[in-house]
Amino acid sequence: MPTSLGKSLSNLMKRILFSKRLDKKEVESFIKELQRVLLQADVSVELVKKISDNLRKKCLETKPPPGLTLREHLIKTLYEELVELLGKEPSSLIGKRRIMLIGLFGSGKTTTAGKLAKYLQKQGLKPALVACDYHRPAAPDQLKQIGEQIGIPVHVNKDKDPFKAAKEGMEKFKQMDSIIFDTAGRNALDKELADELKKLGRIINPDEVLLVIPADIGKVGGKQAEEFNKLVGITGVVITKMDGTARGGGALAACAATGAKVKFLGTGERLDDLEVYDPIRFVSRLIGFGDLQALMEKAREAEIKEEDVKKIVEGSFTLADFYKQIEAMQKMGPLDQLAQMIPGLGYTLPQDILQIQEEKMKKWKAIIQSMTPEERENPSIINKSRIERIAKGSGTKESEVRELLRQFEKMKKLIKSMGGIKGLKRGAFQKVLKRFGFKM
Ligand SMILES: Nc1nc2c(ncn2[C@@H]2O[C@H](COP(=O)(O)OP(=O)(O)O)[C@@H](O)[C@H]2O)c(=O)[nH]1
Ligand SMILES: [Mg+2]
Repeated sequence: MPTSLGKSLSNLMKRILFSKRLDKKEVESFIKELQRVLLQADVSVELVKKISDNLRKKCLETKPPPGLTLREHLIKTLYEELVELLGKEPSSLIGKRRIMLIGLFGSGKTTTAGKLAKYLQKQGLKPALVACDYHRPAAPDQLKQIGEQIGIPVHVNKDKDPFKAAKEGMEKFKQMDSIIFDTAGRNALDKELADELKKLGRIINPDEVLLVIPADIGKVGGKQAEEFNKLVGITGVVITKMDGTARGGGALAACAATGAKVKFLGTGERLDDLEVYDPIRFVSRLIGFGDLQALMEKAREAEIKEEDVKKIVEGSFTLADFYKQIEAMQKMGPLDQLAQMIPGLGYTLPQDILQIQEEKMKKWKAIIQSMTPEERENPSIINKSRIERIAKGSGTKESEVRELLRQFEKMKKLIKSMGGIKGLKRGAFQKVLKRFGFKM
């Protein structure tokens, strides 16, 4: 059974997500494994080296940016490296006059031609279709039918000559915004097809050449893309059949081999089943990480608010503020959150990790809750009898109340010593908490 790149990547991902303690050693071994997966998927040695060097540099040699844990930072960096290859942004066909689709037989070219035409039509443009596949007898009729369905003109050459069809189509549809050329495929790229595509490319002189590959293509995607690329330089990749179980990992190999980016995804047999490539969505699925978007947002939410920073620096940071921070952190619950983001995986979390953190937070919260507002604002008034009362009220030991007060004082000092608003921005608070034994 061929190993699917998507599957291997998502297994690797699980390692990052569920390692009990993500430390440098763990990151290093993750990078090694990633190298193996990418090399197996035929991503070139140089590219694999570049990706792993970048991961090392960003995740091992430098600290995660404030507000991000190493785990989050690693996921984010991996995402950035992958989109560097696959494409950073959605693309558009506006202004592309001649669009040529190429790919092997059955990859979904003809269907995609119709989908793209419909997509352009919806944008208020006037597209047309040209049948350049006369290798398969039924192909021109298939395209005609598609054109009829969506009310888009289709040109077919009477002599079943792909070159004549292309020339006539260009003349006939001169006034249209875009002309989409559907070409022939084979089971493999043989000399006949190669020659035909080369010649068609010269005649059409396309503004956009989209290589159509199915999501389950696997590692051969790289070699195939390279071969097609030599015949007619490809400018983009369309991955079809994304509605199946395959994650489209072959795209990584195809993009790596050609430098082309993913532009569209086919998500079904109907002509509406076309999606513009969206980097976050595509990579989420590729690596099996439920919701990259949510992670990025959570990471940002974790950043400390400007107003709180000011308070701390001015020395007015109180136990009440501290309580708010603990609550915010609990809401975030990094591990919990991550688990929730992977729907239906049925993973149980390493509970012991969560408990240490949560127990401590719960106690600290209870203690602060048992204080009067004055005590929260000005902990220096908390004397022995007050401590007794607070411990009783919160169901904790007096020593625990004292510990919290000590930690709070230390924390205030530490925060002050970290100096200036600049040093405290974005996540500095989390760093401080980390020093006090919280796993973040
Ligand atoms: N499920 C699914 N089927 C698709 C998709 N795109 C194309 N197909 C089907 O794949 C088969 C081959 O498509 P076709 O466009 O004829 O491929 P071509 O030989 O490259 O022109 C047809 O049965 C299509 O309906 C897709 O995104 N999802
Ligand atoms: Mg076809």
